[in-house]
Amino acid sequence: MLSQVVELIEAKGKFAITSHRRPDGDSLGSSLGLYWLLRALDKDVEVIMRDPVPHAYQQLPGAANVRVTPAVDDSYHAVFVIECSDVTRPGLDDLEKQFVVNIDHHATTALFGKINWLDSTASAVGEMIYNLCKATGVRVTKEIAECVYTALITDTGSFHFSNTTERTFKVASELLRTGVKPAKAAEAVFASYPWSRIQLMGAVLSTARRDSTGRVALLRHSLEMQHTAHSSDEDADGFVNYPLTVGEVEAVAMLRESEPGVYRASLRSKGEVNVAKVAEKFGGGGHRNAAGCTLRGTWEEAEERIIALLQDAVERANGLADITEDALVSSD
Ligand SMILES: [Mn+2]
Repeated sequence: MLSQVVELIEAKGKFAITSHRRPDGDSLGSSLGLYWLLRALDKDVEVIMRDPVPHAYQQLPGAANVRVTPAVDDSYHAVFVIECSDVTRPGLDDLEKQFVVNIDHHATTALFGKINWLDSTASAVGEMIYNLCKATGVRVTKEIAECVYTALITDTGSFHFSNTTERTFKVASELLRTGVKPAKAAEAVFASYPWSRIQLMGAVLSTARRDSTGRVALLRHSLEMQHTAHSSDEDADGFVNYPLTVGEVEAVAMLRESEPGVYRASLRSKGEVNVAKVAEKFGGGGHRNAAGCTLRGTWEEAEERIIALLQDAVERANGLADITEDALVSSD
């Protein structure tokens, strides 16, 4: 919990921070926000990642200091692991031998740390890093603010998703007071893509299809598309959200082939449709409206399995919605 994290930071001096492979806006924004927080306290700290910083986040303060490594190759008093469902997600050898501090806002995270600070009410881990500033008495500098703001806009889809709360806006408002420019931050993240992303988008969106109800949609992202577009993994980030812009679509899966017969599934949904429960059936996890898991088999097998479960999740949610409405009517 938070008080243990504060005590640890006060008592110790040498730290590392890491996050999951293919880091995103929250993992990098939060890792670098924590990096600046610890620097403000004169701690010895570095950010270590298995994968390099994607182009969209290279403007974040401190991004150039992120050290890419396949293993934890130094000794630290503690390693902070940011938004990971388990200790293998950072892809760093020997991480489990360290004093691990697990910091996450996902409801399905395993308690793999010596200290586990989990807050599923936070819209992003960035919001938790902001709270940690308050708890440690560290002034929110412009560096911290820019990192945390990027975490917020990426994890909330620019304050569109259901994880956006009054507190998210309060934190964002505080960050703006320190000098964050929303248009500049948004442009850096959402308007800095390479041309290969457009080509890959064309290929992936051309595979879009819906089930017979029109409520469940599916996208394919094959290795071949990636090769043809000369694109990187990260170029497909966010594609899964496009089918949800269609009114009646309530759940989407995008299957990204990571090697022949193995697919990383990104799941998204609207409202009460719970895709975290679907992801858990395949050993994955996430939030109600955004989750991920890994599937195996032929494309057809993997797609059939995920569509069936998404249809089930949509039906359950609509059943629940009916019950809630009935209950409201009868209580009148
Ligand atoms: Mn997050």
